[in-house]
Amino acid sequence: MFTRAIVRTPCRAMVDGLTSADLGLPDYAKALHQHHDYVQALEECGLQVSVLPADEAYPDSTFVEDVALMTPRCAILTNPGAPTRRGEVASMRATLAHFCTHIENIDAPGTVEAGDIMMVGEHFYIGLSERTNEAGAVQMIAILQKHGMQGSMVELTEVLHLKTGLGYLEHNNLLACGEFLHKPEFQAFTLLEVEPDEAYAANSVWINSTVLTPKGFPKTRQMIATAGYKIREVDVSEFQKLDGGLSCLSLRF
Ligand code: CIR
Repeated sequence: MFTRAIVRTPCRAMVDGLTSADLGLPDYAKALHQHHDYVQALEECGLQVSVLPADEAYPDSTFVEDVALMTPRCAILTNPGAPTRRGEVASMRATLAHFCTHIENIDAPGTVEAGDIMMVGEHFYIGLSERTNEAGAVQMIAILQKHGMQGSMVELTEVLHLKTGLGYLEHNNLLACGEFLHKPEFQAFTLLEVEPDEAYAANSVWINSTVLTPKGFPKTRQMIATAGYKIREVDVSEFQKLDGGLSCLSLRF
């Protein structure tokens, strides 16, 4: 069960955010509206949501998931692989100090963005991507082990972050697409195969028995419903324009 979430209001500078998507510039007013509905969806799942103010210094700062990994036993501040995002960590450190007793850090030359980390119980799969390097993953695993948890590395090449292509829905059910469908480490899961034309919806999020899924992906929505989950759709089109998925807009703990 999760009880809390932290989000950050998107800033006007989000139009300068990093992206490889060819979907045009985000509409700021629409992004604010969508973010508001996202917060409401988290509240509907029973979470108490802390909404941090927009930070114009960091265009990608609404994607709070990348700067910290929340675990049941500690929080781990990351060192983002994207240089323009490293400064986001300091303010998250101050925020987490209100919620967490044990706060750890990833240090250079290690880099980690927590969009690359998928929690399955007390095991954490860590994607090695353009943003998360092996030195960072090694540090992350050592910290997890210090707190009685485990981690393992997963190579990825096709997507930005591990959770761009994977979404763990608890009960051994794993949404997956592309390169993740055939990786040996995921074969023991019940794989819910997301079709390539709906790949964005692989980043759906389980929160206290409800699955938040992006609006506009009917086949994936139907597959999740057939698997027995209650669904809450959220329109996040303006964040998709910045390669951001549903999970990256919040820290849940
Ligand atoms: C970035 O490229 O860093 C942002 N524009 C998007 C981050 C998305 N985060 C995530 O998938 N966890």
